[in-house]
Parts: sequence; C-alpha cells; structure tokens
Amino acid sequence: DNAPGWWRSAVIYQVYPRSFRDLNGDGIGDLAGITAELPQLAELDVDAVWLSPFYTSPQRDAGYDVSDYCDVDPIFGTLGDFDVMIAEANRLGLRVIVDLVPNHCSDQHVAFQAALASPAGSPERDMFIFRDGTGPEGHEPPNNWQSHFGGPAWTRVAGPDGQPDQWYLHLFDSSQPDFNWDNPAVHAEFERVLRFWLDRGVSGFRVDVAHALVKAPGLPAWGGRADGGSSDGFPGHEAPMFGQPALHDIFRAWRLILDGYGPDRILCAEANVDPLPRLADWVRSDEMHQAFNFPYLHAGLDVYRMRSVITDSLTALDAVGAPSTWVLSNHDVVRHSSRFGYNGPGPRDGDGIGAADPQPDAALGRRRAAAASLFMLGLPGAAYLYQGEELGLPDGIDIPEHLRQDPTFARTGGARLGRDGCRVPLPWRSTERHLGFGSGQDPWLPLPASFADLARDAQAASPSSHLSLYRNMLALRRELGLGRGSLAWAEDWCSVSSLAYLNGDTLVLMNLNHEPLEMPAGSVLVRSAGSGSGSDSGSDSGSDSGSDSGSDSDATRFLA
Ligand code: TEU
Ligand code: CA
Repeated sequence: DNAPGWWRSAVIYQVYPRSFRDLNGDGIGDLAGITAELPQLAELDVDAVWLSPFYTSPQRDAGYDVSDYCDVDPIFGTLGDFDVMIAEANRLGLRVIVDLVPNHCSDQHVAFQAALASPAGSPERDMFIFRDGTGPEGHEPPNNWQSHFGGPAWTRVAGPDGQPDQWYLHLFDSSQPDFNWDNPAVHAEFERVLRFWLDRGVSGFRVDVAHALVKAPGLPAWGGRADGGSSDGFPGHEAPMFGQPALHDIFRAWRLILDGYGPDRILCAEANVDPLPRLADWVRSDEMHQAFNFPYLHAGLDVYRMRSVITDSLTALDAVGAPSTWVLSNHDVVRHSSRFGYNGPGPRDGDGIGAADPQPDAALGRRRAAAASLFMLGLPGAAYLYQGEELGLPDGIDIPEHLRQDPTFARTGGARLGRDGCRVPLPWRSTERHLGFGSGQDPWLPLPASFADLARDAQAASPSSHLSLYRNMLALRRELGLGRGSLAWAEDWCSVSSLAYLNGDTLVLMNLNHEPLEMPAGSVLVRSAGSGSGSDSGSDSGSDSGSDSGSDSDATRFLA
C-alpha cells in the first residue's frame, strides 16, 4: 500500500528484537532472526513492523540507552543485516518503522563521555542537563524530580579533577542522561539520525517519550508525584517535564525532513499522557502523524471507561484531521492476556507479576484478551499489536531474580518487579529446543512451560486458535475496510457488561458477561468464544455477516 495515508488504517506489529527470534543461537533475538520470520508477519497480513531499539547500547534499559544512534549493536547483528531485513520486508510488502530515542542516550555515548571530561559550563556539558547541587556543598540534588524507574532523577558526577561536581538529570535510569533540547546542537544531531535511517529505507519512527524532550525553564519543583504521575498513574499534564510548548518546533522540523522523503513516512509519538485533548496536541498535519493511545490501554475492560476513551479519542483527533491509534499491549506493560485474568485491579504498569503475587486466571485472561483484541481490530484508525499477543501469550511469572534485567527491579530494591515478564522470548515451534526461539544457548529469559501449547506452529494448525482468530479478524478488517470506517455506538447492544458499535454495516460487540448474547442466526462472521481454551465463562467474541446492507438485523456482526 503506497498511498500517502496508509498509516491511517494500518496494523503495525511491534517487534521486540531481543525476544523475537534468535538465529545465531546466543540466546538473544537478532536482526537475522527477524528477517527469517518476516514471512509469518506478512501472512498475518500486518502493514508494518515497528522495531524496538537495536542500536549500539550497553543494554542497561534493553537498548533504550543508546550509545550510537547510527549503528547496530553486535548482539543484534550489523548494518548489513539491517539492510537485508529491509529488502526482505519490501519484498513482502511490509514497511519498517524504527524507534527514535531522543530524550536521553547512554552514559557511554561519546557526547556524554565528553561532557564528563569537561568542566561545568562547557559546550560539552551543555548537550545534557547539568546543574549544581543544593544544600551544604551541593550534596542535595538540584530539584525533587524522581526517576520513572524509582529514586532521584539526578546523579552527581566527579569533575575532571576527581572532586564531587555537578549533577545531571535522568528521567529514567542513571545510565540514561537526558539531552538538553534547548541546545541547537542536539537538534542537529537528531536531524542527522533521522536522515540516516530514512536513507536506509525506513517508513518512519516511533518517538520514545516524545512529550518529555523539553523541560520547563528553571526546572521548577514538581509538587505532584515527582515522576510526573498523577494519582491514577497517568503523567500529570501540568508536570514541568512533559508537554512543553517548545516541542512543537522540534516536531515541525522533523516533519519537514520526513516529508522530504515522501508523504508516506510517519512519526508516531509515544506520549503517555492524559487527558485525550492533550494527546491530540502532538498530532497535527505539520507535526506527528500519530500518537499512541495510552488512555485506551489503561481503560482495561471497564466498558464505561472504554466507551468514553473511544468517543473522546475520535472527537479529539477528528478535530485535527487524524485517525486514532489503538493499543492493548507493549513491552512496558503486563500483557493484556495476563492483565485481563484478574477481576478487580491487576498489576500497575511496571510492577510486573511474580510467583508470590496473586495469579491471573490464565484461561479467563486469554478469552477476554481474544474478545478485547477483536473489538479493538474493528475500530476505525490504526492498531498497534505487540509481538506474541496474536498467540495470546501471558506474561512470564517465574523469572529468577538474577535474570531480571529491567532497571526498575534494581532501582526499587525489588519492590517493583519491572517489565521483564512481558519481554519473554516467543515460542515458534512446539517440539523444538527452546520452542524454536533459538537452537543454541538458553534464551535470555526462560520460556514458561505453558508456552509449548501456545507455540505458533501448533496454533497455525488449529482453526480455533488465538492465532487463527487474529488471522481471520485481520483478513476481515482489510476486506471490510474497517480501519477506514467510522463508528456509531450500537445502543441496543450496550449494557453494563457489553459494548457494541457499528462500523459501516458491521456490528462489533464485546460481551463480558458469563451469558452469551444471542445474535441473529447466520450473521456471525468471526467470534472469539471457543478460540484457544474453553469457553465456560468470562467473555465471548465473534462476528456475523448479513447479506444485505441496511437494517440492523442484517448487519455484519462480530461478537466479543
Ligand atoms: O517508555 C516511556 C514511558 O513513559 C514508560 O515510563 C512507561 O510508561 C512505563 O515503562 C510503564 O511502566 C519508553 C520505553 O517504551 C521504555 O521501554 C523505556 O524504558 C523508556 O521509554 C525509556 O527510554
Ligand atoms: Ca542471537
């Protein structure tokens, strides 16, 4: 699909490189592994893949700590492997989107090493956010901001003379110094990075913590949760480290660069913000094309919240001429198949699920995940899938402490388990060593025993599997043009435990009640109940087709 607007209705599949497929057998996924399995993604019929970072990195935050933005980390392969992957993707009609991490780099990046070796006030330090400490002898951090991963957002360095010196800001791990976006040299550097990857054929960028690049002048103390969070877990929209007006100039400059490569190159903001109008702020015809819809992810299965998020998203984004995006899982949150296995509040973002925690009901979670995914894939707009959700994978629960890699775990002294559970490698072939993830060393995180039944080959062979549901739904989505459709709530089918909308003459329904809802005979095109595991209770999804357009009872229907 070469149309400039391809992204408006696209299904974009997130590949987490270290966990996708390990072709050289060192226990970590690699670019050659992605190339080898791209045909599987083409067959699933997604439009594009988005790759989480594979750049040179000490891997303190799984590659979101970049030390060279224009090269491939040796654990993932080489630039040559990247070129081969792009060529194979193009051959298969798949686009490739890469991750841009402009808020911070690795403390091993040459620019940060140069800053450490240079005195306070030097141009080298001005690439980052260095400040003098407060209190006696500057022993206290410059302000009260907290890192997302726990602990203060400031770390003190030793000066070139070895004496205690300034502090630098890091909204994430101490190994991830924040860039100073008030400095034009930082702008120039990232414009170079954009061109580098556009020249290699990428279709665009997912922009990591896009809303955080610019900090409020003077770095004022933040009275709310110091990591910018509000009580319900969303970063507060008035936080001084988010949503600053100067962001618009940055995004406009980037958009000009992308447009120079053609109207089909896109920018998607990863901006974990609320409320929704704030999200639409970054999506403009001369700025970002898209932004992740985190309010939708955070609505869980609360039908009232889902309904208002959907309505508000469509309204807010319609006003700026953009479609919404929809997302249920990514590499930062407990997979929806596990989240939905709880009645009542499940784990908070970043907390993970451990063996000692209350356990989700796996079968219930998978059924509800099937229903919720089907419901999401019927919505107009773009959908982002996270690798493994098409298999209904749950989080890994039994991860030994010494294997946990997410800095959240260490920075909170184990109080929060972090995000490793959703990053467990994928099962490809049920009878092979390491379930086909790799044939050599142990995978960097163990695959749970339950993954054997969920392996891709086993599911591909079963018409009632979770994977088959995704395939069927994605095929219908394309055939019926649902991504480019529009939404009207189907009030007759909405209740305290069900939510339904019409997209054209297709009715999409999610039923969270134990009792199935009766649909007109012969009208269901796809339903999730009965896919995967048993279907005694919980939720149910399916779809129906009517012959004529027109009356509601003849509408095409999906049940979830
Ligand atoms: O995440 C940004 C972000 O806002 C996260 O704090 C997210 O809300 C949180 O992890 C949920 O627990 C991005 C990347 O997706 C993440 O993997 C990186 O660790 C982070 O940026 C720093 O680069
Ligand atoms: Ca490997």
